[in-house]
Amino acid sequence: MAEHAPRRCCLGWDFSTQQVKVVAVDAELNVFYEESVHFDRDLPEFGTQGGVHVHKDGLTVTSPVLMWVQALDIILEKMKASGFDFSQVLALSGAGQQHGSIYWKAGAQQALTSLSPDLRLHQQLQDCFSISDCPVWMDSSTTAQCRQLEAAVGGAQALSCLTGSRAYERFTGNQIAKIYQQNPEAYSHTERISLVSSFAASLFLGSYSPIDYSDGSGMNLLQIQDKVWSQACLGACAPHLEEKLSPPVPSCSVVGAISSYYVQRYGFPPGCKVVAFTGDNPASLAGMRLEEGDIAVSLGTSDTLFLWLQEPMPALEGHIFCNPVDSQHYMALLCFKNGSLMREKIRNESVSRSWSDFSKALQSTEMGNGGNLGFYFDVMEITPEIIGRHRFNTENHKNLFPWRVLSYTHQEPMDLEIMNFLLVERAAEPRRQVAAFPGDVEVRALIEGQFMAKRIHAEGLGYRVMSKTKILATGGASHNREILQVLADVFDAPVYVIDTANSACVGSAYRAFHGLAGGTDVPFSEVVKLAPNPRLAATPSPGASQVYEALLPQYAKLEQRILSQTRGPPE
Ligand code: XUL
Repeated sequence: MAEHAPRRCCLGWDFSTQQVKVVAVDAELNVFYEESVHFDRDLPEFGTQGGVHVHKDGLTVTSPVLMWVQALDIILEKMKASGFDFSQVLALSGAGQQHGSIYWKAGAQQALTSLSPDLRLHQQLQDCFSISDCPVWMDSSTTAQCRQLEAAVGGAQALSCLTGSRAYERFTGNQIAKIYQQNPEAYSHTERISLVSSFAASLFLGSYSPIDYSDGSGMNLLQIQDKVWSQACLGACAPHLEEKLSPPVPSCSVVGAISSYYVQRYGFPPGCKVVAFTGDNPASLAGMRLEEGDIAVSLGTSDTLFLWLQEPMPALEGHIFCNPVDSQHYMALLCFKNGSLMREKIRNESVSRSWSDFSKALQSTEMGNGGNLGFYFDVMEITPEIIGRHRFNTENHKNLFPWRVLSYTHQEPMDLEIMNFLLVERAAEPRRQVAAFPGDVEVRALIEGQFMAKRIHAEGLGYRVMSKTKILATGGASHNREILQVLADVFDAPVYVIDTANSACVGSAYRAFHGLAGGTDVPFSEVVKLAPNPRLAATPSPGASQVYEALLPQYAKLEQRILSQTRGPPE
């Protein structure tokens, strides 16, 4: 039968916080196989919740390294039992939760290179780690090390210019510094430190895999412009660190052929290539096939933005990573904590708990919301660090004329020059803080505010909307057409909807094809051109760019005003 015919493929792996997952993608870029192992459910002996152990201090969060190794044994056995034809795998790559670190004990390389095909991996690697519980991205116990690192390189902005981010507790350099300070013996017995991504690649290689530029950018250690470890950062974190990391490589590098262990035990072809593994966020960027100028907006519990950047401007917020599919370029990651929960709250408070009434409120109000702007941060926001709800209307001009012209998009067209003039006049007016808005105004103020903040902070990192810009929307709120219309209007770019449930895995398989095709010499977009296209969901309304070009600077100014009121004047 056709489905049993041999199908040449690449595998994409994802070692995420809660599970290990794999997909097989054929040469036409169809996903035809999926398997997963869930840590809490399938490996209960490790006693994790959500794949991690949260320690008593509430700040330290770790995962057992042998749980990850055993999960790989189980998933490979499941694939074998299901009849998966390993002999057709041309190449594989993978993703790992970012920032987590693995400490290989002296002698581990020897164990990796001499794996016996008769035994499972976890039986052979159990004595290979100097730290059995690895710090992961949810850990926030390294504030002291963060301050030390920033001080050593001349401050937070200097560190960001060098490595793409100010010091963050979860970033690996700070985690390594803590291990060195608190457990110097284990540190000195460590011959190699891997990220979760390069650790997983090492398991497949049967030898240490280098760290790739993109995931390496999440360590506060890599100079993202020069793509070399920063001596100043290494020195501030721990001694002899450079030799424990070894040089980083471009993300599309073939790091070697699969270990004979997998050839003999599972039937992989001996020439099957291992393409450098990377972080889950970079792998998702590949899975979504983001291109220059594009932006991906994930509208979930918190909202996340991925951007493709050419000329990054590292800042005190957000993260800039080397780009996983084009090593000349960059990507940025921005997190907004007040996402879906805030949208749900305003829905419950303002439009009787119904999403259809929420949509109606957006339909019945106009672009620019009559000058009413709002900031809604019930929990301390990350980008920017503001808490509370702050609403502004246009002083003394409540319900007065100029905003009414915006209804021209639905009625008679108005001369653009006149409209521009009115908008600029209107936008320049001072705004007054008010305590409440009517329900439908509240809904539009929330959604416009959320998207204006995204555009302003993306531009703060060097992002520019281009004529070919696509916005890729994913997550719960991407099912709401009216929300997507506001997104298209605020960014003045078309919005496409994309399912990203598997984007890190699928992106890893695409990256495997990219590495196989020659990596840096071949544009990634060429390799993935057969992949399914996202669905167009909204295009900008006429006049949107004039409205938001006038409003965006106002919103930014008000944000600064709230920040300075809550923080006090700058030193
Ligand atoms: C990114 C981050 C998380 C993890 C999740 O900086 O910490 O998104 O990568 O796996």
